[in-house]
Amino acid sequence: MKKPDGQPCVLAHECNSSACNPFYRDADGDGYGDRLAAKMTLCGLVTTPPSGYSTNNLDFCDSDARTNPAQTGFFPNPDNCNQWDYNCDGTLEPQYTAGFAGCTFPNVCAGATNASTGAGLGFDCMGITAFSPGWGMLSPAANSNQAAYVAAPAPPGCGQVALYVSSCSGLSGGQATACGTATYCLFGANTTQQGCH
Ligand SMILES: [Ca+2]
Ligand SMILES: [Ca+2]
Repeated sequence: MKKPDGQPCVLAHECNSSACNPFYRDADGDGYGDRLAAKMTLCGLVTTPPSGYSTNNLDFCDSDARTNPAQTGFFPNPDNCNQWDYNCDGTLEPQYTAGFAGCTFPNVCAGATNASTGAGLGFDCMGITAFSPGWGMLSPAANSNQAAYVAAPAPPGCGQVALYVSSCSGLSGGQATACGTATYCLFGANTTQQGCH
């Protein structure tokens, strides 16, 4: 009586499939076996592992299908094993690492005091030529007419929350065409949770 796939074996001729191979438990069904699981020798082809098993043991959290070496997404909370290493590479990669680098405006009007942050009235915010988002914080020098952001000292850790400057949006008050009118630049910043994987 030969054994169906998934049954323990020692030699190939014991199995219906004539294949006896090493497998690891894959409890969450993501195709990757538990790195802590003992290797089992079961009837089954390596190309079609028995149900619930994998040919590898690369899964760092076999109770969470999101955690596996193919994971490219980032997550704002730890996985079911209370870990952040969703892609199982042994390191923690934060999702957003850049600090706010300021906005670049080509048309600086008289009275502008800071071409990078937009601080200072009389600033022509037309024609933003460069912007990249990043972690930022309100400048201590910001006044009630503007939101001036500077780069944060360091990106927040996994799951932590901080302000993330997401846009440089130009004028306030409708002064769209000329210098000489009191205006200020607008920034968009959102409270953002740092994802990791
Ligand atoms: Ca798994
Ligand atoms: Ca990782």
